[in-house]
Amino acid sequence: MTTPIPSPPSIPFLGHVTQIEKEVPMRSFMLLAQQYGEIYELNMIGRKVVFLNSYNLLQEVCDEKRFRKSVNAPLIEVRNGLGDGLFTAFPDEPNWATAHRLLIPAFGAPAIRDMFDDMLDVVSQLVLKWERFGPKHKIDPADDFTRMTLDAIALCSMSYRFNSFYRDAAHPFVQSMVDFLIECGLRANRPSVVNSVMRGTKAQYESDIQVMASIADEIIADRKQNPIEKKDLLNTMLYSKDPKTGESLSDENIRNNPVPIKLSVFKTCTELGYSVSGHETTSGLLTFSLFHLIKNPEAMRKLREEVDEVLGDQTIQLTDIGKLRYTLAVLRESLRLNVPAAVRTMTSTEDQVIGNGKYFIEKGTTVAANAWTIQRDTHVWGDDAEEFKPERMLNGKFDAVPANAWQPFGFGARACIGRAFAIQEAQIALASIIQRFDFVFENPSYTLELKQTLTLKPTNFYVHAIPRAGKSVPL
Ligand code: MNH
Repeated sequence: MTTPIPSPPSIPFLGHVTQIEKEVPMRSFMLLAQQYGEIYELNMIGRKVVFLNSYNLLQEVCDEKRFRKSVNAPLIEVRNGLGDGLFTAFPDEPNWATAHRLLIPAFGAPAIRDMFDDMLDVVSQLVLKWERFGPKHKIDPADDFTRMTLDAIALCSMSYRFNSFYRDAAHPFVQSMVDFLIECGLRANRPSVVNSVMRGTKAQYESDIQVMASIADEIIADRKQNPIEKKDLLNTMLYSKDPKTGESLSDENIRNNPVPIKLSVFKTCTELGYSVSGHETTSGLLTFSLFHLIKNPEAMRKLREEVDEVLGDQTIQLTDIGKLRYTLAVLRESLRLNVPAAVRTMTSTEDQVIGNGKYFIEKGTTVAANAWTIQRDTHVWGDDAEEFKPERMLNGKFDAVPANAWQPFGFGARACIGRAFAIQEAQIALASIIQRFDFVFENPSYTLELKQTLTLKPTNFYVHAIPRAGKSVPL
């Protein structure tokens, strides 16, 4: 006998959408998990979504025969706007396999090591900015980390400089991308008739797409005029052919698109990862990490000890990365408590029962794994699961974490392609700032507030970066 999956009371047609916080849906998801426990079901305008909040249930849906990645409603909107890319491809789509085969080497360990200098270039710009503004300057870490991660992904993958540190406002690409992502989320939760009559919103949405496409267009034109040898992402997308099919990523016109732009332009928008997946999440990771470190002076002290020991008074080098073990543990622990990409959705491939015979899941049902609740499961992490303790993520212990219990980069074939990139960049950035500054909250009584686009970040979070006495590190 199966047990019905609990679900809050709902209203006809709209279901639960009116009960989910519009600005920060995660707040509602967390409250519902407290109320209903390991599983609950929501109806989002007729779309049924089963949310999972326990490690045991996650384990079952990590079977790729029984559950496949589902491109959820906001991602379908992203796809409608920017075309298909790795991230937004449907399961079994041939384009995904081609792109995956072509792009994996561009993100492999040797390629990432080669990106060290470019990453450090951009990290140095952040450090210089904070040094020059001085200790009285009110820093918005999410803002500056986003400048950094955006510039790093563009420099490393396309040798293109957004020069975000030399601008007050976000680069036009970022502004359009952020507005576009927010609108994708909103559109997904509006009935389609409503979307079609919101003319102003629709015009803005289309103009945002145009802005992104024209910037991508410029980047591509520039590369074609000024070819380089580097096997970076842009060259791979423009010139490589899949050894298996002989296809490249660029020689097809995008279909069903309002404007006839070459596929490569849209791929450049989605694939380069500075969009949906890449820079927003890495910036979120660094911002959450800094928040936790200021809140937990003992962890900050240990981190500083390691950084001083490994780096001394020298600028970080590639060979230091492997020695920054506590730094890595800090990042992993931050990714456990506050994954920036929080909810992974899958579709059930068959009628089946999960939870030791408890819950019936009909074929085609969307299942959402909430990493924020699952990665705080006390059965895995103990009674102090809510606490920030990097020690549990040090190498020996980390290896003993049960399979899939720590899953901030997703799972299986569709797992994150940028994991090594993100971690190396975050290690360089975190070590470099901790080496040079003491950090304090601008508002000493700050408690974590969230901002949600497709990813999550702290908001209203400001700090002062105070140069450490007697520390002078060349750049
Ligand atoms: Mn990333 C997929 C998290 C950084 C490029 N990423 C995913 C998924 C998660 C994820 C979770 C799986 C989504 C799903 O199952 O629907 N990504 C992260 C996190 C960080 C991150 C937490 C940083 C911290 N990602 C990056 C960076 C890049 C990148 C940096 C690019 C340089 N991610 C991708 C791409 C995919 C992806 C591309 C899609 C892979 C695929 O479906 O084949």
